[in-house]
Amino acid sequence: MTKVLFINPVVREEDVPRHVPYGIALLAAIAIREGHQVQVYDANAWRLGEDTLREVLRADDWQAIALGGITTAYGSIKQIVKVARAECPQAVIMLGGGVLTSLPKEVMTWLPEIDVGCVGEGFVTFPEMLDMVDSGQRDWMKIAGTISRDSLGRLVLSAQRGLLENLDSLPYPAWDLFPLEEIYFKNSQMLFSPEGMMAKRRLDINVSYGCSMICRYCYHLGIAGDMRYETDETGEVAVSFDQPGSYSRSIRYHSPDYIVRMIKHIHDKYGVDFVLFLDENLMTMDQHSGRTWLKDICRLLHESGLAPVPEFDESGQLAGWKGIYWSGTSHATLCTKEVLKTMRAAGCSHLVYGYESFSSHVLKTVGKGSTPATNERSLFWTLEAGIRPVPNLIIGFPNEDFQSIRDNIKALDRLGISVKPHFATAYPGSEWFTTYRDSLTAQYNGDLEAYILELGDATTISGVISKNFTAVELIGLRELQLQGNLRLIDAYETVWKSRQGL
Ligand code: B12
Repeated sequence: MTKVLFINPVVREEDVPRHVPYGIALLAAIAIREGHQVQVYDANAWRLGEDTLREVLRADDWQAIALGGITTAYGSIKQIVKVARAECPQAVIMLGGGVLTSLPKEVMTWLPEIDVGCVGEGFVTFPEMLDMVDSGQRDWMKIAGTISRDSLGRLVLSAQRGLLENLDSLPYPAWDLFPLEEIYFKNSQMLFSPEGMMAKRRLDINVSYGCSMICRYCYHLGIAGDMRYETDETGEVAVSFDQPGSYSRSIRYHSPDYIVRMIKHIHDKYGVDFVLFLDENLMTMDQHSGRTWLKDICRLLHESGLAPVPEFDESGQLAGWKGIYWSGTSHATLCTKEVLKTMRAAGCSHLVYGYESFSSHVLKTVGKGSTPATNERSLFWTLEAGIRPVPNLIIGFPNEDFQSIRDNIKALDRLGISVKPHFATAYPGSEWFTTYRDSLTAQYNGDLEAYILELGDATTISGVISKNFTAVELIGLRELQLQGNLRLIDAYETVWKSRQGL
């Protein structure tokens, strides 16, 4: 039995904490099931600074300290492991999650405090790591899906970890270990739909892994098919991600029965009134299942009495509901009118759509398979079904140009919507990170870690992958696109062309 402290690093500091870290909560539940002693310090939820972190680290005789997170949590992880190493010199410090999986060797090099990393899926690897700590041995190479240091201090990758076949064998996440009442339920609201705005007790669930798309800015977690182990001519094993033209995808999802039982569990146990599906693209799974998955989830929501019954005040405004409303992400080319209506009847309040652009020549390079027409069609189908579509746009694609910006302005005007685009950002693990890595590193004076430290939520600009525009130009052009200012776009195009000698 190993005594392990999980630390959830700080992410998205500019907003209040809104999401229980699903991966950590699942791994904690698995470790408890295997008989280990687990405690969680949710640094992201509490945000109490280094003194409290030190107190937590001193509070017990931790044998293992486990951290995980996405790439944008790297800065927080870097600070935490320094303090953890100083306070708990004997503990095994382990790291997993997208931050490590997308750049295993680099992150292990930058963070010498980490003893062992979990590359890819942690469901089986993590309990094996805890057993190893318990045994007193440190032979990490015996555990597939790890990266560690050999006796000479060189980084070594063990064999690739296979994916868990039967997702329904997973326990429910250990939500009890997180400050639900103190922090998370207070931040339940999602400002994307009236029901989301009125949510009082929201929890998130993740019920599928993988996506059929090959969006070049997206990272498939390294566990859903985009990661491969390769041996170079010197015999060294390295991890690589999607390269142009080479893709493989693995798509897995929980059964509708498991999903609705879990929703019923959190509704009955915690009084949850709103569920956010974290899944990247619910429609991929639906299509993969032969269009039965979402229909069955919706049917079971009705049969379990979870489909919401709205209550209205005297003026006809939504005042509350019995049951649960829910939301998630959809996809322009994969949604159907029928499934959207079925989802609405079962309580779906809003769906996020990554439209990215309304320009054909840009969309052709993104890898999503969508067109301006499928984007527009899905927006109306979703509205007609009574669900709020939440459109996302990106500016600064490699082939972004004046025409694509005009295309966006005209489409937004025609549709009557306003969207402030994110900046195209190549997060580690994405195809565009592989393609533009050298250029991105050069933009940070050869220091890749500096780029990683600057990555945030792409509302501010970091590394640029646009072939036509600089960071300064993109900031200005985003503003003009938002304003729909075609006059200044035309004027700037003239200046830009003369500077390019065109
Ligand atoms: C929830 C979520 C968020 C949440 C919270 C993240 C969190 N701390 O929990 C919020 C809203 C903050 C968020 C924001 C963003 N996100 Co986000 N997010 C997700 C999402 C939808 C789900 C994460 C999840 O819970 N997955 C399920 C669990 C089970 O997987 P997991 O956490 O990876 O854990 C597994 C393994 O990694 C491993 N593991 C994890 N931790 C540990 C620890 C140890 C010790 C071990 C051994 C193993 C281990 O074991 C687990 C089981 O296999 C993912 C997509 C996805 N479907 O995963 C994107 C994703 C992580 N997000 C992503 C991105 C790009 C963003 C944004 C930049 C988007 C934007 N433009 O705003 C912002 C960043 C904001 C910021 N300023 O930091 C990318 C990450 C790319 C990258 N290289 O890091 C993803 C992969 C989406 C994508 N496909 O591109 N996100």
